[in-house]
Amino acid sequence: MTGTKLKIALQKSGRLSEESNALLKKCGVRFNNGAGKLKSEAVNFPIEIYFLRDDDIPEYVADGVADIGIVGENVLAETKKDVQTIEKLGFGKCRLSLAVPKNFSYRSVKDFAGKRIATSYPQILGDYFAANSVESDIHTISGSVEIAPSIGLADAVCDLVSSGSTLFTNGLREVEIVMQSEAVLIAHNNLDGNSRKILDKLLFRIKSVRAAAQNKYILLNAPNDKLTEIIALLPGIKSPTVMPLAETGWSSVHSVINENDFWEVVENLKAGGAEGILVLSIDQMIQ
Ligand code: PRT
Ligand code: ZN
Repeated sequence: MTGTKLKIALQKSGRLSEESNALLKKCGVRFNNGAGKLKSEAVNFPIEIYFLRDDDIPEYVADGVADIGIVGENVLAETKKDVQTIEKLGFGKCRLSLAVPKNFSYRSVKDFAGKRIATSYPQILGDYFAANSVESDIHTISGSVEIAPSIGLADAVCDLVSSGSTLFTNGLREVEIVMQSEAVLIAHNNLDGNSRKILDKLLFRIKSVRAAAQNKYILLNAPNDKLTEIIALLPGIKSPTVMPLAETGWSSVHSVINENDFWEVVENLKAGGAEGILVLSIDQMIQ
């Protein structure tokens, strides 16, 4: 394949790498990401992939070394690089939170005044304290932030949390959420026309994959006398498909439902007289 290639930066190994690779693969982009590889070219799409440390991705994209990248919003906010956020990707969800030792009697963010806080996110935390008019001593460390209070290095921490179990096992209690984060697709500010076209093509596929992940395909059988009520329970993209079954007096109904309402809708359908309910995953949903 000749001509322009879009350069995308992905995390080499870490919490975002598996899902970043999987997303591209679901978009039909085939490439080899064997261990230790720093660069790869897709075989069937004009894209070149760089595998990097997540902290370096915003800078590479801002400088135009990579055209686009996938990175956590937390890293993007911390590095303050001038790039465009194109799309939220729905994985790598976490929050950056302030946490205190269990015996710390906490009332409000003002309690952090004059305290020493260990974090790997000094910029975000500094902005947060400034916005709350709190002056504290931010102590930057690059890892194992959660042990800082127990070894006497800090009074509190500001760290990423997902399940909360790391805080819990280190005797810490989450008291304030500083920011919510998830993986996002970012892009260089001045992409040339050809790169933009490739990005649009990829983005169209990403949106289809994301929409599919949020929806389910549902099939069910309904007695014709209950059809109107059952159809009213289906919040599909358009009105559902209804086809007669071989057995007289019955119809087959097909629709798409949002994953969030899924259990409730299924329970209501069953109670409304639907039978043989099948729910299927959708690979792509073209809108
Ligand atoms: O080597 P490289 O620099 O590329 O990777 P890294 O070690 O800096 O980052 P990595 O792979 O740990 O995380 C990459 C991104 O994943 C982060 O920037 C976040 O956007 C996102 N993410 C989502 C998380 C978490 N969830 C998460 N739970 N990043 C880190 N954690 C850590 C957290 O720091 C704490 O130590 O997990 C622990 C807390 O988890 P729970 O479940 O116990 O609350
Ligand atoms: Zn990192």
